[in-house]
Amino acid sequence: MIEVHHLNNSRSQRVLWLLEELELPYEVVRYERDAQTNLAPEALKRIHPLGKSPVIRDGDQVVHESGAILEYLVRRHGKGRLAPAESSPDWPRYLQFMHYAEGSAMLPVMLLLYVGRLGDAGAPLRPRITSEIDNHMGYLDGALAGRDWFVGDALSAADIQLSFAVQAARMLYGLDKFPNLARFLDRIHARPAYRRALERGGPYAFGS
Ligand SMILES: N[C@@H](CCC(=O)N[C@@H](CS)C(=O)NCC(=O)O)C(=O)O
Repeated sequence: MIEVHHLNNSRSQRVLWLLEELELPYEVVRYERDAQTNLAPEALKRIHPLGKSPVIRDGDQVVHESGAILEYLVRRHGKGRLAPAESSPDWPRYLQFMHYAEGSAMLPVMLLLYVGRLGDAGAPLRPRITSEIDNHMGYLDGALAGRDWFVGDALSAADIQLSFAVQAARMLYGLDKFPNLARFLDRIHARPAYRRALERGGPYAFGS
């Protein structure tokens, strides 16, 4: 049975969602953020030394890093679902978005979160950070123009991987300027598998 080492209000929610979309059995091992620091508990380091979530265990294989986890699950257990075949013309776009989500899109959103904690001292950094959020969210909004999903014409693991950056941007910055992204979140939040994942994962501040 696949174990998901799941931290509340975190990127691991999308691993639960992917597993629900694939209708795979899994067990949730829960960790709660510290109420003061918002950090993960030390216990998470027992499964992986970084102490970050998500981490999965599948048999004797432990995998961390959400993009790698989604790829691993899709390739090993997906039976061709949630990803285009490598021979498909959609595959390069899929690969690009899988890496782009954590490699680029998350950075300015995380910077906004951290700079927000500095209060007035962080003010000089905000224009550069918000212009980068506009840049990245504007790019993603444009990538969804006239389509429902980032790759091809059906949900893929790339949508699941990108969802957290878009949810975090909505929470910390707002999506008024990015109507395609707002509609994308409405679409995913209505999916039965997404809703089942919320029931398994517990309260999740980033998405209804
Ligand atoms: N790029 C990594 C980021 C992992 C990460 O930073 N996870 C956060 C939760 S969203 C975490 O575990 N934070 C708790 C901490 O740093 O103590 C991934 O996508 O898996």
